[in-house]
Amino acid sequence: LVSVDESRLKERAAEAMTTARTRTRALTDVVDDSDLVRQHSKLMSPLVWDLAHIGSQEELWLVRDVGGRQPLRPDIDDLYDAFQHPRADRPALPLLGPAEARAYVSEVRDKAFDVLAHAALTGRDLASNGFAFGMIAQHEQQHDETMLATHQLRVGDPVLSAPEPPPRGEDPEPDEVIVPGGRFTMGTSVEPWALDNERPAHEVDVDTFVIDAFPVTCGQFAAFIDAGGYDDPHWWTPDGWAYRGEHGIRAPRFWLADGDAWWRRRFGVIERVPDDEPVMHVSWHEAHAYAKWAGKRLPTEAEWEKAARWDPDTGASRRYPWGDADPGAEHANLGQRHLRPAPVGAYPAGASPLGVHQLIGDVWEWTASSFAGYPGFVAFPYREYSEVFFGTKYAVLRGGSFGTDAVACRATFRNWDFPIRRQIFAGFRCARDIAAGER
Ligand code: AVJ
Ligand code: FE
Repeated sequence: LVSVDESRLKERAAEAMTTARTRTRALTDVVDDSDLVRQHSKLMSPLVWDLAHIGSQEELWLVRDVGGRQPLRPDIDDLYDAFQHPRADRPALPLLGPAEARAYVSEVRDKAFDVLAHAALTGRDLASNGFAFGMIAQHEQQHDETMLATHQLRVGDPVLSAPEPPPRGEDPEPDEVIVPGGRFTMGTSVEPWALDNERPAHEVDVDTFVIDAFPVTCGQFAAFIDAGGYDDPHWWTPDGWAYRGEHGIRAPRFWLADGDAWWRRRFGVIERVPDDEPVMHVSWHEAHAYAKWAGKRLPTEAEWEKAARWDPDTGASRRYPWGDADPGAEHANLGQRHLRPAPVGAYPAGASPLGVHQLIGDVWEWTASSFAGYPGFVAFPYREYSEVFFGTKYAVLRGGSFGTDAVACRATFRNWDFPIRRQIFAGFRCARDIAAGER
C-alpha cells in the first residue's frame, strides 16, 4: 500500500516537473527554428542544446538510474554531456534538430512519469523523498533560467512578455541593518530536495556586522559611474582592473549611455534605466568596486545566510527570510512572473525578522566567498554537480533572481559563477564591519 505521504510526494514531484516543462516549452516555442539552433552568444548554448540536454539528464537519472529502464538514446549521451563540449563548441555538434529534440524530451517525460508511478520514495537511495525527481525539476528550471539569459542576449524583436512587478514600497528606512554576532545554523540536513552543496547543516560563528536592507539600485550604481568609479583602480582588485581594461567595461552589461541618461536593452525593449530597481548584469568585479567605493564590502556567504535565515527570537534558522512557508507571490519576485527585478521595497512581506528585504528573488547577489564544500560535504549524486567547481575560481551567488523558479531557490541555495560573468541576472548588496560605538 502506498502511504499518503508518498502519494503526496509523488504529486509534488509531478507538479514540479510539469511546471518546469511548461516553462521550457514557453521559452522554446516563442522563437522560430532558426533562432533555436543559432548561438546568440559564445557564452551560451543554442537553445536547442539546452532543450535536449534537459531530456538527456532526465533520461540518465530518472529513466535509467531510478527506473532501471533501457536507454532511449544512448547514442546522444556524449552530445549533451556539458563536460565533453564547452558552450562555444556546441553549435558545431550534430545536435538533434528542433522537432527531434521536442519529440525526445516528451518521450523521456512519458517514461519518467511511468518510473515515478512505480517508484518507492522511501529508503536511502536516490529516489528517497522524491529527491531524484526534485533534482531533475530543479535542473530543468536552472536551464530555463539559462535560456532566459540567452533570450536577453538575443538580438531582435521582443518575444517574451509578462506583467509589471509590484511598485516601489515605502522609503527604505533604515537602509542598513545590524546583524548581531554569534552562532547560527548554516546549510540544511532536512530540506528534502536541497542539493549536495547546501548540506549538511552546521554551526557558524559570525561577528556582528551591518548589511544593506536592500540590493544596490541602478540609481546608486549610476552615482558610482558618475563619480568616476570605472576610472579609478583604487576601487578594483588587480584582476578586476585588468578585466575592465581588456573589455572596455564602463557600465553594467546592456546599459547604453545617452548624454546624461542611461538606457538599457531588456528582452528586446529599449527603455530608460529605472533608478529604484536593483542593478543587474554586473560582474563580481564591478560589485566589489562599487562596495569599496561606498566604504563597504560584499557580505560573505555566511553573513548573507545569517541575515536571510536567523530568527533572533528563537535562534533557529528559517527556510526563507519570511518563515518556513514556500514562496508566494507576496514574498518574492521569482519564477519569471515578471521580466525584471521589482523596485526596492516592493516585497515587505518577504523581509527577514531583522528587516532585510528582497534577499530572495529579483537579482542573484554576489558574495565575497568562493565556492567550497561545507564541513562534512558528500557529493550526491554526482561529483560534476558541485564538487568539481569547488575552489577559488568561482564566487558564490545567493538568493535567486526574477528568473529563478521557487523549486530551485531556498535561503540555503548556492549558485556560483566566474567573477567576470555579466550575462546572468546578478546584482549585489553591500555589508560592512560595525563601527566602534555603533552597537
Ligand atoms: C548551478 C547554475 C552554476 O547552470 O552551470 C545545470 C546548474 N548544473 N546543469 C549551471 C547546472 C548542471 C549550474 N549552476
Ligand atoms: Fe545541465
